[in-house]
Amino acid sequence: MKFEDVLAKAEMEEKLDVSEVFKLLHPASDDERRLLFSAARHVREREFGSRMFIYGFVYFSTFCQNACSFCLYRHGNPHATRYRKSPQDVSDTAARLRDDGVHLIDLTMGEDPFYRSYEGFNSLLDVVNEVRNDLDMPVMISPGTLPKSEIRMLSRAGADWYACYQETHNTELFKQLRPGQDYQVRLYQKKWARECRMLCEEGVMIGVGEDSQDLLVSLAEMSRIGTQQNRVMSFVPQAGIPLDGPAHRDVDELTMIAVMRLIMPDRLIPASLDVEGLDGLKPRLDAGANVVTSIIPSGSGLAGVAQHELDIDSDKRSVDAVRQRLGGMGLSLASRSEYQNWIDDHRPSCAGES
Ligand code: SAM
Ligand code: MD0
Ligand code: SF4
Repeated sequence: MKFEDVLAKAEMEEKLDVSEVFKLLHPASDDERRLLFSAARHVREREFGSRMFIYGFVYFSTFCQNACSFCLYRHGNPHATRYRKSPQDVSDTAARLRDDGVHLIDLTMGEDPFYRSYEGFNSLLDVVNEVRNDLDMPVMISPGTLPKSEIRMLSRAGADWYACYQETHNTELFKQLRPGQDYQVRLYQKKWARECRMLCEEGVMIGVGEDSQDLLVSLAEMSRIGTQQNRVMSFVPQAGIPLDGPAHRDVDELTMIAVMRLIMPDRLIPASLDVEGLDGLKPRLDAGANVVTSIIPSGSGLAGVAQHELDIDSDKRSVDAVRQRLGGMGLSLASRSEYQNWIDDHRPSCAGES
C-alpha cells in the first residue's frame, strides 16, 4: 500500500496492521513527512480542537539510588547538582505555577532514599494532599517505582496521574538503560496505578540504541496497556554518564509523535520543553502533540531532567512564553475546567488489562 493510502486509512481512524504502522514510521521523502505531520494535526484538531494543555514541572529531589545509563542524576555522578526541596518549598512552587496558569503540577523525584523512607513518604503524601485539595490543582506524581500499597496511598492522598516511563519495551535494551531495575515491576506500576484509579503516563526514549522494531513494540504496548498519556523524548547527552550520543536513529522523535497521534488519536501527547527548550515547542506541536510539559519557574532553583537549565532562568519555560508561541500557531491554552473535565472523563473506573 502507498504511504498516502495508509495515511488516509489512519486519518479515518481505521485500525492499521504492523506493516502499515512501519510505513508511517518511515516517510520516504520530505513530502511524505509533511503529509504525515499534517494528518497528525488534523486528527488532533478533530479530537481536541486548537486548545492545548500545559503542565508545571517540580523536580523536588535530584537524589537518586539508581544508575540509569542515560540520566544526569544517576547515583554517583559528580556532575549532577543535588538538592532536596522541603515540603513547604514544593507547595509554594506549586502555588506559583497555579497562579501562572498551568493545568497540572507534576511532582517528580529521583529515587531519593529520604522521600522513600517512612518519614519522607508521609511528608510527600501531605504535599500531594495540599496541592490537590488546598490548591485545588490536578497532580501527577513521578516517583520511580513503588510497591502497590504506596501507589494506593498516593492515589488516596489525591494524586490524579502516575508517570513511570519504561523508556523501551525491549527487555535487553531496558537492562542497559536501567541496570539492576526490574522490567516487569516497572511495567506493573502502570497496572497498579490503574487499579488504584489513577491515570497513567508511559514514555519511550529515542536515540538510546532502539530500532524501529522496538518502537513498533512500544506503540503496541502503549495501546494495549491503555495509558492515557504517552510521551517520546530524544536522548540528550549528559556529563558523567555511560551512554554516548548522538546514536543512529531509525525514527526521530517528531515522526514518533505523529504516529502516536494517528494510531492513538484520543491520548494526550507531550511536547516537552525539556529536550530543546522553547524553540522545540513548535515542531512538536506541528507533529501532533497537545500538552506542553516542563514549565519551570525561573529563579526557583529547580532543574529540568534532560535539559537541567536550558531556558529556565530566562523565563522561557513559562506559561506566558508558551502562550505567546501558541498564538503564533493559531493555537491557545485550554481553561483549567476543560482540563479537569478531560481527566474526569478519562479516569479509570476499574482495573484494566496490563
Ligand atoms: N526518577 C523517576 C523515574 O526515573 O521514573 C522520575 C524521573 S523520570 C520523570 C525522568 C525521565 O526523564 C526518564 O524516565 C526519561 O524518560 C527522561 N530522561 C532522563 N534523562 C534523560 C536524557 N538525558 N535525555 C532524555 N530524556 C531523559
Ligand atoms: C517533562 N521534565 O515533562 C519533565 C519530565 C516527568 N514526569 C516529566 C521528564 O519533560
Ligand atoms: Fe534516577 Fe529517574 Fe534518573 Fe533513573 S531516570 S537515574 S531513576 S532520576
